[in-house]
Amino acid sequence: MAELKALLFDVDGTLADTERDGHRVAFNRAFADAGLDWDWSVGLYGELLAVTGGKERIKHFLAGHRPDFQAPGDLDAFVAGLHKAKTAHYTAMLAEGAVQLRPGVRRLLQEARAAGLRLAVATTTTPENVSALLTHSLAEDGMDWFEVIAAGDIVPAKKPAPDIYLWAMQKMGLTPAECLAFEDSRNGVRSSTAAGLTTLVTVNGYTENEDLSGAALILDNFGEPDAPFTVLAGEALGADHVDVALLRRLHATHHG
Ligand code: XBP
Ligand code: MG
Repeated sequence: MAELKALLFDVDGTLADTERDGHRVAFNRAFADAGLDWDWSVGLYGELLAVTGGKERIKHFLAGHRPDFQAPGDLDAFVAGLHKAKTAHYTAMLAEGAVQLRPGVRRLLQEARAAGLRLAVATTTTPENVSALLTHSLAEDGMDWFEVIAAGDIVPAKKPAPDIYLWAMQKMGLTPAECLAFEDSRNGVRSSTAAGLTTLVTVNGYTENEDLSGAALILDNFGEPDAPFTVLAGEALGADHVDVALLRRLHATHHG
C-alpha cells in the first residue's frame, strides 16, 4: 500500500474564491485601461471559464463575441500585453486584501505541515498571482509552505490536460498513489484524474452544477470543527470537516 506523502492544491476556486470578484474584475479593469468596451459580466465570465488560462480566455472571448476585432499589430502580443495589465490589477487587489482563503484552508494547510505532509500547488494561473495570494492571504512566508509551485505557462497544455500535475509530481519525485489532489472545477478534476490522482473537490458558485465525475469526494467546502461541510457526493468516512485523518482514510480507501 502506498503511503500518503503529499497534497497537491489547485489555487483558483480551491484555496480561495478568486474568479468572480478577483480575476473577472481585474480583466475588466485591464480592458477599460486599454480603451476597450469589453465588460465581462458575472454570467458571461462563468461561460468563459470553460477555457483555462487568462490569455487563452481572452482569445476564446474574441472568437465567440468579437469575431471582427482587429488587434493593433500582432494578436498574441496584444493579448499578452492586456494580460500583463490584468495581472498587475489582480495582484494589487490581493495586496489590498481583496480575497480571503476559503473556509478550512488555512487550518488544513497548518495541520498538513505539522503532520509532515509535503505541499505543492498545481494551477493554471500566473505564478505572480500565486505568490500574491499565498503572501497576502495565507501568511507572509506562505510561499515557503509549498515545496513546488507549478503554475501558468510552465507547461504549454493547461488544464484539463494532466501536464501541470505530472510536472509537479516529477519535480517532487512522487507517484500519483502517494498524493491527493484538491480541485474545484470540471477542468481541474479532468486534469488531476487524468494524472492518476485521487481528488477531493470543494465546489463554488461557478462549479456547483458542473459534471465533476471522477472526484473521490465532493464537498461544499473543507469545513471547520465548528462549521461542518456538506457532502455533495461520495463518502466522508465519518468526518464533518476535512483534516489529515480524513485525508489518510480517503487515501487508504483508494490505495489500500
Ligand atoms: C484557473 C484559471 C486561470 C485564472 C486566471 O484555473 O483558469 O486562468 O482564471 O488566471 P485553475 P490567469 O483553478 O483550474 O488552475 O489570468 O493568470 O491565467
Ligand atoms: Mg480551480
